[in-house]
Amino acid sequence: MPGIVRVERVRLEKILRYAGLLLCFTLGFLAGLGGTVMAAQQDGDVNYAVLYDGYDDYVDLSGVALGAPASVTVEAWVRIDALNKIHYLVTNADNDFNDGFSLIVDQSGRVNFVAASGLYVKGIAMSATVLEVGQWQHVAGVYDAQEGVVKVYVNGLEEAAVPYADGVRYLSARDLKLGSQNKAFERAGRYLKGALDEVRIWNVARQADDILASMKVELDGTEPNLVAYWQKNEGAGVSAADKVGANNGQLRMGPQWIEATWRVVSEDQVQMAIDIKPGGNHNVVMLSRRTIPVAILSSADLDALNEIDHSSLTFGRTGDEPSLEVSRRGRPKCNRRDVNHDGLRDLVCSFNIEATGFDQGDTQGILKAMMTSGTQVTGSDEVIVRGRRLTKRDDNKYGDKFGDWNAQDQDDDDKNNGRRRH
Ligand SMILES: [Ca+2]
Ligand SMILES: [Ca+2]
Ligand SMILES: [Ca+2]
Ligand SMILES: [Ca+2]
Repeated sequence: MPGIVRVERVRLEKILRYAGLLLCFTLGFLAGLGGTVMAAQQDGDVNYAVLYDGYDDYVDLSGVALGAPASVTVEAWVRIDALNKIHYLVTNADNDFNDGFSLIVDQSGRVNFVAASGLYVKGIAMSATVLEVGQWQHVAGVYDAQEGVVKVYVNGLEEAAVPYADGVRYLSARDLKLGSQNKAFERAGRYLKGALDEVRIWNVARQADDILASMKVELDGTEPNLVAYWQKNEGAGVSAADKVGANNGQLRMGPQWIEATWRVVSEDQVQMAIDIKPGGNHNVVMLSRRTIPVAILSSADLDALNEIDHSSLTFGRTGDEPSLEVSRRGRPKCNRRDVNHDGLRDLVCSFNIEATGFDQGDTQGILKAMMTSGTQVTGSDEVIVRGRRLTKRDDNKYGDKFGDWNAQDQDDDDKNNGRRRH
């Protein structure tokens, strides 16, 4: 009889432990998502943007001093709310683009960046991508005076590079405007119908990596070569402050403040959800085994397959351990599958247990990675560490069991539970 009681107690403990770990995992998962989504709202800040009616709304920046930069980069987040019209986003050109620079969306929904120095002397780079109506997207235009090229970017990726070496001519008669062409009384069809946010002007040709890395990160205004920056987070009133200097804008003809839904990420670290030993509710690290799989879970905010630099993965008791298993050709041992059945494929990689530094008593495994955007991401999950370290003889016996962990680990657990309770 005592035997039966003991077995039942063990079962109950196991069930409770699994349930507890499942709860921890679920909370961790939610916390991970929350950290990503709520980075901008943590201190009660709301990311606002300005909504333009497409009829006469604009932001007036007459008299701004940009210093007539030879090379220039213009960036913004935009949401167009209609096709078949020309949306002016940022311009200090005349209406025929014969001077200055202009970032616009044309009738087909393509992003154009124009740099011009005279009548018919201009370079125009046009995106292949057609912006989706109602979606926030990041757009950027670059004129590189050294290289003699005009470029346009959508969502941090270069879409076109057009040779143009004749520079940008700045005329004092032109004002800088957001959301409209330069002469407000002409060509009324050219006002932005949609929302514009996070407008940045730089006096250098920014490189692709820099644009991608910083597009979701709100800047503090002191970045080198940033000459004007309208974050549009006022949320009320009729002025849009320049975070770099004194180039403050005035909202004219009734633009509205709205909450922007493009995702701001923290400059330091982004949280991600991970699952150690995906498919099992308990994350037993067996020191006698060679490898352990860890999944990075994709979400609406993180595409683990494409946004994570696989070779940067580190995992273990502090997260800094270089424990990623690589093939003989030096490729990370990772596969792609949907481990939590949410319809999004996840990244599952194999880590060398010895290199993770885990020891009995450790309760948490931490994974760190770099995103392709250059942002560091981190995630953690519960662990239970069991067994003894692998010897050379064991190595021959077990080999690399990656891909076949679940059944084997269940056996190991049962054996261990039995041993401990005798
Ligand atoms: Ca904003
Ligand atoms: Ca209006
Ligand atoms: Ca797990
Ligand atoms: Ca998934």
